[in-house]
Amino acid sequence: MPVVPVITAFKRSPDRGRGLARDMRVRWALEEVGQSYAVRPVSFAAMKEPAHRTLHPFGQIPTYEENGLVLFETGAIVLHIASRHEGLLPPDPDARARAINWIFAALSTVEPVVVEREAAQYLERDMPWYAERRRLVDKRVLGKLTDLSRRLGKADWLDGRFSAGDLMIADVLRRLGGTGLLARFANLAGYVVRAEARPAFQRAYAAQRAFFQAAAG
Ligand code: GTB
Repeated sequence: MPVVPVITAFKRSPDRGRGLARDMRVRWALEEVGQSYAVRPVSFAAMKEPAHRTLHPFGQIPTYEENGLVLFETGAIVLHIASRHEGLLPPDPDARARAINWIFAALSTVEPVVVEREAAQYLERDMPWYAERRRLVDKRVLGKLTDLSRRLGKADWLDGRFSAGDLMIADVLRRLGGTGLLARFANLAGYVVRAEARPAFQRAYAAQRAFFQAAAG
């Protein structure tokens, strides 16, 4: 009997179906490799209950369960999916290592400044120092985008063919949509458009949107 992985996602995502929560990158990776999956919705309250914390020690989504294996960090989940299936990591060992390098760059170098900017927006918006803080966090994000833009240059993807590294970088950059920051870098904006045009992304996006709409009733 085939084992279908089960992931968790927000029961009612605060992104209102825009695919900005981190289950999106897991759905996308599963779609890229053609692996079907099931989604278990979790409420904000249930996320903090002991039952969910046995899966995710920090009480968050997404989690990934497959035949007794439980994972709870999207980097590890996407790397696991990419390692077990063909299509998201190149067969050549060096190219494979470089693709994995980009997964880590997405999570350790680019995502933190994007999240810091969002956190400042949510938590410090009403503070007297917010304008200055906003300038600082924007500068930090723009610094990473400048470096990334320079590296991408005129290429379609960061290192040859589309890989799990591109999936993670593109998913992180998607969170900057609507900020005006990404739009300053034509090649990065095009990179995200190209990533979002992939049939696997489109399927994952439609699935999470339908999921949100069903929950919203
Ligand atoms: N490092 C972990 C990973 O990569 O898996 C981070 C997981 C994480 O931050 N999960 C968030 C969560 O569970 C959801 S994705 N938050 C609830 C909590 O901590 O109590 C972050 C997110 C949430 C909402 C939006 N949005 O509405 O646009 C976007 C991103």
